[in-house]
This record gives sequence, C-alpha cells and structure tokens, in this order.
Amino acid sequence: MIALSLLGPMVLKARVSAAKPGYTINNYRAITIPTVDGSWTTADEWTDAEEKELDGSLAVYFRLKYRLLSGTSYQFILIDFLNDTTDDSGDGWMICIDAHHDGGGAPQPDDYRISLTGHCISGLHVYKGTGSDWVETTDFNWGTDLVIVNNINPSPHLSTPHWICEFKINATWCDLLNDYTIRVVAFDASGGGNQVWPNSTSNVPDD
Ligand SMILES: [Ca+2]
Ligand SMILES: [Ca+2]
Repeated sequence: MIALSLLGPMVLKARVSAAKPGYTINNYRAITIPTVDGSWTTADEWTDAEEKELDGSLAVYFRLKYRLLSGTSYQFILIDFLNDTTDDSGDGWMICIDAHHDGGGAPQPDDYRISLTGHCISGLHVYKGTGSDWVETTDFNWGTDLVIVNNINPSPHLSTPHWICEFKINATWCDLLNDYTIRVVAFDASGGGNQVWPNSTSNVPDD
C-alpha cells in the first residue's frame, strides 16, 4: 500500500465488475463532475455514465464514473431508487468494494463496506476487512475521502420524487485499483427486501 501511494494518484480506467460472472459496468471518465446532493442536479449530470439495474423486486438503478480532480481520483456513484418514497429509519444503502480484486472467502484488508442506514450521517458505518471478518473503521475523512448525500427528488426515470443517493469516494483513500469489484445494495424498510447488484453475500468477496 505504501509503495502504491508513492506512485502518486490512482487513475481509474473504464471497467468495473462484480465478482459474480456476468456483472460488469463501464466506469467512464466523467465529462460532467457530479454535484453530490442526492438529486439529478442538471439534466445531463449522469448521462455520461453507464447504468445497470439492481436485482430484486423493486426498480433501482445505479451508475458510476470517475474523475481526477486536483491530482486525486474520485469514484462517483449514483443510486436511483424509484420505488422508495418513504423515509424509514431502516432504509439503507451499502457499497462493498474489493479494491484489489483479489477475492477471498472472507473480507480482506483491501475490502471496504460502506453502509448508510436511516438516510442520516449518524447511520454511516464504514468497515474494513481483517482477512476473516469486517471491523468498523473511522480511518477516513468525511468530505475529502468520502461524501454521501441522499434526498427525495425526481429523476429522469420517474418524475414522482423518490430516494436518490450519490457517493464521492477518494480512490487513494481505499487504494482502489483499476479492476476493482463492487457490490451495490439498496433497501427500503417499507418492503421489497434487498435490491442488489449482484445478488450475492456481502461477506464473501469471491461471491
Ligand atoms: Ca447530483
Ligand atoms: Ca423507505
């Protein structure tokens, strides 16, 4: 990790996958730098990113793209949850990252789990793998390493306001390599169960 940081800022390339076969999404360099505010801030804010639909009974889409800003590479993620219009304390978003794409049967030290429950910063928990399990970490700076904003707003998919979440993740903070893998979860406590890309377990990077 030290050696990599000495190489300078990470520049992500254009392909991200999930460990599960058949799940890939293009991670393009952003033309439009998104405003992380839980809304489609402008009509074209996310039209430069590929979109995938989460597995599950509800309609949830996500997009991602990256951009080098002042020498630091950031990964941006959008989750657009069309069915969730209810502000439940049990609602949640979760991103799991296998930063070095080295898999494993349990969370490894390059793996992160970012979880926001109840739509408030008080519900943010970030976990890092130990090789056998997750352990919560506070080793990040809110605002520079990680920003998450969710709000109820319309989107191009649906004019009825619904939950939209945007993430900004510092690729250097989590040592994100070009071919990292990701797992995206959205949960509406009002029903429907987990919506997931891909439908796999959060504790097994190989899955
Ligand atoms: Ca936005
Ligand atoms: Ca809800």
